[in-house]
Amino acid sequence: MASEDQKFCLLEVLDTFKLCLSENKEVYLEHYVAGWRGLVKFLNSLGAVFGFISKDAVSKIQILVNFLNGEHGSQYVTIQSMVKYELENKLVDQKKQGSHPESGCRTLLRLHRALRWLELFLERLRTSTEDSKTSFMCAEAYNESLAKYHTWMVRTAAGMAFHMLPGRPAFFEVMNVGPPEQVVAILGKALPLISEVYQITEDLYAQHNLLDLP
Ligand code: 1Q0
Repeated sequence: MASEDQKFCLLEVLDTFKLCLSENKEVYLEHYVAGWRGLVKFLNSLGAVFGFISKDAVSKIQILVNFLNGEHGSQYVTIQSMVKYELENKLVDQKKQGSHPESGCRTLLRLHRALRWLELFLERLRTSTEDSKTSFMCAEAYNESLAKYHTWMVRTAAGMAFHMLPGRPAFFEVMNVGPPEQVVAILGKALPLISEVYQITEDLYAQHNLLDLP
């Protein structure tokens, strides 16, 4: 059995997304990354077939953590300050990959696109019925969001992994917050927060023309 600190809890993820937003609606990178860490914990508890997904997420989380803990960490406190700093200092490859293949901006964009998948998937879970198929809901959410950014290989591997998802009851169990009604209630609280973080980031990236970073 997973030890306590390894065990996923939906409430914790909810809390980190709550902490993401500053009073003036900036997004704290530290908490954004912590939110993803919590989600990766969940993914890991679903089994090894999801390893290729969590590996990619972890490596992106690590790139951002390195910026946060690095020499210019104070520029990476919020997504807004990161965008400003990296653009002003020409640290972002804008058209094609060059000398900054792992900028904070392009790395975060990958997680940001995945956050849209999460939003769509959780909304489906929230409104699902007992006999709904998690694999189907997950695939639908993926096809509407992340799929268009992925190669054929990744789409195929993802499609195969989705088939290995546990059914709705087991899935809700891993969320670790009590009976299904409770899960649904918490999802109802978590979703507006996730949507808000997504939308603020989306607007910021659109404003700076960063939505297609290579
Ligand atoms: C529950 C099932 C999880 C399904 C996750 C769906 C996303 C599938 C993505 C598969 C792609 C992974 C392989 C690598 C892709 C990269 O090419 C791509 C682009 O990066 P780059 O550097 O090549 O340009 N990377 C990405 O698109 C980033 C993908 C990050 C996905 C992170 C998913 C973390 C999942 C968490 C599980 C959430 C469970 C939800 C329920 C929790 C309730 C709060």
